Amino acid sequence: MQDISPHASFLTEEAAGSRVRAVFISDVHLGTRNAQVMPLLDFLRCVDADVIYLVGDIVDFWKVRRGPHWPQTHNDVVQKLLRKVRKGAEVIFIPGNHDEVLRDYCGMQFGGIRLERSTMHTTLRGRRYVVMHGDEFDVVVRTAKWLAFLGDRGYEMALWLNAPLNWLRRSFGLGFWSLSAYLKYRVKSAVSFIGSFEEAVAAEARRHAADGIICGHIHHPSDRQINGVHYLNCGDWVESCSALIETLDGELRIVRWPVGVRDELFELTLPDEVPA
Ligand SMILES: [Mn+2]
Repeated sequence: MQDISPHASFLTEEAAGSRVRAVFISDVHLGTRNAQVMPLLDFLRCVDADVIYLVGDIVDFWKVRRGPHWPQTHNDVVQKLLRKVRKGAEVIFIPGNHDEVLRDYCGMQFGGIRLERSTMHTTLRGRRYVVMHGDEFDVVVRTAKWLAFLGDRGYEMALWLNAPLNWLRRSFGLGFWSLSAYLKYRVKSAVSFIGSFEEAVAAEARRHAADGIICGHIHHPSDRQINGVHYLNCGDWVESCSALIETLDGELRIVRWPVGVRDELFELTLPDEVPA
């Protein structure tokens, strides 16, 4: 994950004032120490978009409740966004699970920022994308994680535990019961859940007759095809410092913005794909 995607070079060529059709930003977690605000401010300074989508978890109200970390730079992010509104940018804010308190206000406008539960973005080339935060898919993701753990070590351990477990059961007068077989059954039903996340993403896009889906939430930038649906994740500003942009000619690209090494950007040309 050290690499910077070739997409970043798009912005280095023209640097400040790069014009794009749309910018998608998620998971900034303002109000916490983890928010990488400086690179974000730098990114916002360099990019001018017709539409800015804030794809959730922009402000971390979970942490704010326990006493916010809110230095001036966090205000600067808000100010910068409001300034972009004044200069004519359309800003759509889709609250995530960390700023879900704002979900009650979906459909309303605040200082030119429109709150929506989810929305549809149409690219210049006419491709339609559902835009949502992505915590909606949490159930399946959690199950997939559990499976990954169980799949690697769990089953072998269960096999090994079968003997002592049944020795115990026998001494309590109970019949043989295979822990490993039980887990294997559970794993099998969980396997379908891995596909389920991908299915859920794809189904959501199909439900809206869309070509793809744009989300955040898992803090992992991604650009790939899932069952014929274009899945894009704009990443985050906690670890990956990444965003999604639609260029003026209608191409969707993940952009990575390295932390505090702006000048080095001009020398970097890296060939690697953005890791999925
Ligand atoms: Mn989230």
